[in-house]
Amino acid sequence: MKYISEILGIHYPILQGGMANIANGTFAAACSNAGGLGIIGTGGMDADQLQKEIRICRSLTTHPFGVNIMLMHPQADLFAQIVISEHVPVVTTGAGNPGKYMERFKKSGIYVIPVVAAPILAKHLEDCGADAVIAEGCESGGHIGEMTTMTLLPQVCDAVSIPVIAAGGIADKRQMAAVLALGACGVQVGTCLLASCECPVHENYKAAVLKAKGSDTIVTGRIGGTPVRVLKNRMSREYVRQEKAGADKETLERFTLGSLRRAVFDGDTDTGSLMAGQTCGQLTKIRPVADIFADLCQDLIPESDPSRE
Ligand code: TUI
Repeated sequence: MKYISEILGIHYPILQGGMANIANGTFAAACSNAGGLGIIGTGGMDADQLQKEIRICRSLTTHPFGVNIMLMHPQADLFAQIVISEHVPVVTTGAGNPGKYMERFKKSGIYVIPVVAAPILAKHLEDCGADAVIAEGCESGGHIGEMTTMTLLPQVCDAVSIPVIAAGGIADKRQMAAVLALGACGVQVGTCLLASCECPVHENYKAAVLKAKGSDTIVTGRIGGTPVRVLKNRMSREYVRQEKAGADKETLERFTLGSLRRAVFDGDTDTGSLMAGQTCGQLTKIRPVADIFADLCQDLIPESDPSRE
């Protein structure tokens, strides 16, 4: 089995998750320069911003990078056009089925890696021409599916013959070793990168992630069908309380409107939405991305052992 790093021409088999409102072109470039695959997240952007961030990323790195298209975004169609016209080498998708874009992406020579939360979608997208898939378990932060990484990953590996990248619940080399044992050829990480020096999220958000224990996340929107894992705070507790009490969609939307931006840009840890995965409980300090990547792979990936260079 080949590592995804060999396929993509990068140093470590690590993708940086395209976190909404956080993963801009500068951060993606920093992750690519640190040896992973930096990915610009389109959640919270508009089409003009995406084009700008792609150009910023290109100006800051000569290494490959990618764009994540958030499929629930109203401008997803436009994002798809932009990644093609800007010749972005790698596209990941999330929060939906990217089937309708596959033919155009493939014709443009893009390496396409959809995020899947169920084995059946992985198989379907392999048949549609996906080059690889990211199997993301519900330990992740943000929008999630139902299955854990431990159960999802081997089932996706059995369902497809394209490379499978693991995501959800990976923040150190023990978890890296575990997912490699389950059949993954690489990982995508998000939460552990919130605790990086380069991450452009507000300092209050970083501090909240460091402080959180593994049991300090909660899933909002389960009843409404859009489950999102966030840190527990006044907003998320109240959201879930009202949701259980049968509040309508409009009432619930009022809570979340702009809440991610409030957390990321204003550092509002009380009424902001602090998306984070369950690995928050194992993060203890803010470190450079290069150190986080090196530690994830230490003693595991022969190609990334500096003594062999
Ligand atoms: O997309 C993510 N994580 C995200 S997107 C996001 S932006 C946001 N902002 C406010 C509210 C909600 C979201 C924050 N975090 N991860 C990838 C992912 N994709 N997780 C689960 C899925 C998924 C779910 C269903 C992929 C495919 C799918 O298919 C359904 C179908 O249509 O077949």
